[in-house]
Amino acid sequence: MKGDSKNLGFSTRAVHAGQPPDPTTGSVSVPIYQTSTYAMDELGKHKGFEYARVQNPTRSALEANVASLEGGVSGHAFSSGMAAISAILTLVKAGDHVIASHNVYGGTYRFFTQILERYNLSFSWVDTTDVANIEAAMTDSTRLVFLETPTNPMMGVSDIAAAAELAHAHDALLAVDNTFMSPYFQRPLALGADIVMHSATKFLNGHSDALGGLLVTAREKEAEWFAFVQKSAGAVLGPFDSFLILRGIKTLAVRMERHEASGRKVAEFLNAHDKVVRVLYPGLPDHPGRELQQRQATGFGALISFDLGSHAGAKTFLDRLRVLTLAESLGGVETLISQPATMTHASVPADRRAELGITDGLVRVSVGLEDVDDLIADLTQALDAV
Ligand code: P1T
Repeated sequence: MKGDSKNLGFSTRAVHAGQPPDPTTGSVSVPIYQTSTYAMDELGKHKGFEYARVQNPTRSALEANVASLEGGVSGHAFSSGMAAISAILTLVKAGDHVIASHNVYGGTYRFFTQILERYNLSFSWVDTTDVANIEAAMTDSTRLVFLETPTNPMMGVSDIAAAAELAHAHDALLAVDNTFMSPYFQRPLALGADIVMHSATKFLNGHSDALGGLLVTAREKEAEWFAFVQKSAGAVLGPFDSFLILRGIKTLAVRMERHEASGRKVAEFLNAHDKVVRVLYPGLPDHPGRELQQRQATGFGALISFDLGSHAGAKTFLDRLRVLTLAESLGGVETLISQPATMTHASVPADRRAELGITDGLVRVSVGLEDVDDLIADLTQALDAV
């Protein structure tokens, strides 16, 4: 594609934004610039690339692409989702207060409580599905609100626009972890968020073959800061992983449609099954966040959590599965299934897990792109054993 992609549709931008054909060869896919440094033309003069921690053309293409999809001013690619979250937290300093969703990915909770609290940052963990709880937790020192929506793994839905308004009224920024939705279904910057974050390891890459993190900012101020953090702290995404994620994003729209169509079917199947105690999926009619999800996103996604009542039940079920893969992570072409209590959320203390409803019987599934009938048949035979 030649020229600017700004006014084009989502799928067109997913394929083309940030990646015009290579000017020297016409290469249609962005080359993997596997280099650590760039020769200068003469002292004091370079071609815009100095050193790979600061700039890399493959990484820049991915960053421009995701900035376009999220509707922000600039993208920043990091070596993992956690590295991207670390970069967000460099916006606050000792003495500042952060409000976070009480249910977040276990690694996010571990990072905030076991590392950042040592630096005199304080955190309030609130049920952000009720915006009144965010308001009640605000202090004079609150500088950041960190939302995950829907949450991992309890599928709580928080009102992004209301949280943005509140944060801004208190001179704080709003960052949203958009990993579960991807920009295909939800665009937090358009709802007023200042920063949107992704574990690009998940739906953006989509093929379970790369680790990465992305930030997109609404304003130049944070964009400049994150470029400075990339250069100074250095947890940047390498060229090969940038290439893989850029390649994955080209099919994001079609993948998300299929993920969700199958996700709905699996959720309905589980909801009707008598061995399943409880199903958490924002697309089900009894989910408390359903109406809000419909208002602020264009889909419900492919993550479903459900309770089998006990650890023994979950173990019997998980050990029996043949098509579904028992593994951490989500958002890949293959259906991945896990027990949050012992896997993704093992670093959350047991009493906190109990408060959140992350029981030992809870199972989380990320519905992939296999034939949904095969998935349901596999779930059926494994549930029969419970
Ligand atoms: O794994 P990494 O790319 O560093 O991303 C961390 C992360 C951040 N935010 C959310 C919502 C996440 O789900 C994750 C990673 N989650 C898993 C590995 C998982 O299985 O839930």
